[in-house]
Amino acid sequence: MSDKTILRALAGERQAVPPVWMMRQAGRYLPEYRATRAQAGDFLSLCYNPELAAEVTLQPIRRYGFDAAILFADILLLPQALGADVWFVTGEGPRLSTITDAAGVAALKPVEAIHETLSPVYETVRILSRELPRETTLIGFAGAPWTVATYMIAGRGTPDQGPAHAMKAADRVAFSALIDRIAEGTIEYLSAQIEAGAEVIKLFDSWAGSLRGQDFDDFALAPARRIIQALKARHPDVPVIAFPREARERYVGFARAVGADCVALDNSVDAEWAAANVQTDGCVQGNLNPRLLVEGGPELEHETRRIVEAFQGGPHIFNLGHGITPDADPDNVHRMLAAIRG
Ligand code: 1CP
Repeated sequence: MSDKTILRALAGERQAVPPVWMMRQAGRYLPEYRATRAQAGDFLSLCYNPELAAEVTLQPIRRYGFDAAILFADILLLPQALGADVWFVTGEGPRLSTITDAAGVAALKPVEAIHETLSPVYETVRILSRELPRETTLIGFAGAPWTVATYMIAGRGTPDQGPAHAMKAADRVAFSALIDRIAEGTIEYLSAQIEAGAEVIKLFDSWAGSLRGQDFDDFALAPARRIIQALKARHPDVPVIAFPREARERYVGFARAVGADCVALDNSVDAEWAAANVQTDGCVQGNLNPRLLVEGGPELEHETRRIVEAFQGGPHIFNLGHGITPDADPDNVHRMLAAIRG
């Protein structure tokens, strides 16, 4: 059995003090992140600079001693590697060239071509596997196909994923071809991260909540299962965390259905309910509301303890229900950790 707490939780071990890390733990709420980001120039230059990307990955580990580090990169690097134009508008978010039909899907680069663009990311992983403290687990990641497709179709983040739903309705064959192409690219991208030293993989399906019924089965569940099966065939010992954000009742049985070792819960999920209905299947990760790291106060401690207690009966990795926001107070993270670790 590994001496790394995150790997023990992912293997199904219940721990008196749950291991902890935070989504978006390297980010704008940290002054040291803002300084390195300014040095790199724009956000994508930071992602493709292995030394600086490794540096920002390490910053929250130095400051807080989290049990895991997550590779600093973005889910939109894969679309870029597949041939989409991607850029970030400061203060607004990502922009991409759009795909609206079968011709757009056909024009994407072949999956084998992705490594040319993504090789700096693998170098970041190699640096991190050398430099991380030996007790810290390194997490690699990618976006799940549906979430990545929503950005490739709309060309930006969308509140309701309207353009992606419209393409799915207009041409389900072309839409499915896009999902398949992203899934194939994701398998190669994540395998390369593992070969470079990633010890755990997380698959972010941030917009899974807008898929219902058969669409959820076809475009959230099936692609996740395909990716995880392919990864497990090549790297059977690397655990996978699936995050079908806002999946509501579809969290039940999700990990088993896709072959994941853990399911991450967003903060709309009641911890007591999840302990009774989801954690019965294995490890869960989550799910403090990131707003509490802005507000602080007694509610932060109270909620942190409530979540730890709710999941005390089984394997649990403490995390937020979504990414920490730029307006969070870095000292509140210390308060959260004190409430978890005592
Ligand atoms: O200004 C800045 O410095 C950029 C802000 C930022 C950061 C810090 C973006 C832009 N991406 C990231 C890093 C990032 N993104 C990580 C690194 C590791 C860590 O967690 O510390 C990870 C895992 C992601 C994943 C990601 N990117 C997701 C999935 C998770 C989630 O938040 O739901 C999504 C949807 C994205 C797209 C994206 N990248 C950046 C933004 C602002 C967005 C959201 C865009 C939108 O929907 O409008």
